[in-house]
Amino acid sequence: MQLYTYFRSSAAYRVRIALNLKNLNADQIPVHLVKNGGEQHGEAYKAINPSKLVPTLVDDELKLSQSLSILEYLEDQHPEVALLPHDPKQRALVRAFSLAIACDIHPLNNLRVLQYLTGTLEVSEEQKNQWYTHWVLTGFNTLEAQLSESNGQFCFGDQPTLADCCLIPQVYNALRFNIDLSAYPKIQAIYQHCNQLDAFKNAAPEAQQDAG
Ligand SMILES: N[C@@H](CCC(=O)N[C@@H](CS)C(=O)NCC(=O)O)C(=O)O
Repeated sequence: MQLYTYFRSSAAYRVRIALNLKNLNADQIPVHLVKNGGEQHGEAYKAINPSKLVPTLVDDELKLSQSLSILEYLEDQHPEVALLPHDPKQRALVRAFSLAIACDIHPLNNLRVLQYLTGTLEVSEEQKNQWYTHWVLTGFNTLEAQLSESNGQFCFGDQPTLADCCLIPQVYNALRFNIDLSAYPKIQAIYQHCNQLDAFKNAAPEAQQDAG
């Protein structure tokens, strides 16, 4: 398998965590999202992923985009270390939590959206940060509420799930933008716990070959 990735991409970070938790190897092919106007816009990468977004997982003839579909594919193909609970209700809750991040928070604050705000719409840096903060806090309020009954070390109990694969990169991203997370004790506790584990540490942006 090959993973087209960028060290700071939180969508690629989700996949890196899942690969590590499942003890799977994928050759990492860096796509620099900023250098030279962004390598994701080049013809070579567009042929692999027409959305011009990372990550893409390549497995033989399969070229798969969308981090959540990649996570589900890895789960289907390599169920040994399960990242979805067996109980259908718990599985649905894990997916709802993951989607709250991947659909309701992340797309609003993605690089191309922020670039459109500051570039095309000529929004100031301060207004851009206000936009970013607003959507992170709106989303994190929901996540913290979804975790209100969680008493385990991870989002859903004492085993990591897809929810943790999605949460940790989103928190990393929020901290990079200096968002105050003191109102989210559950999120903070899970973040701290996960980051003590090798699978999460080795997936972090600063641990990637293309970090710099
Ligand atoms: N829904 C997609 C989102 C992918 C995505 O937005 N990736 C970002 C990095 S986290 C990207 O490639 N951005 C490039 C750009 O905005 O030009 C997924 O989950 O894979």
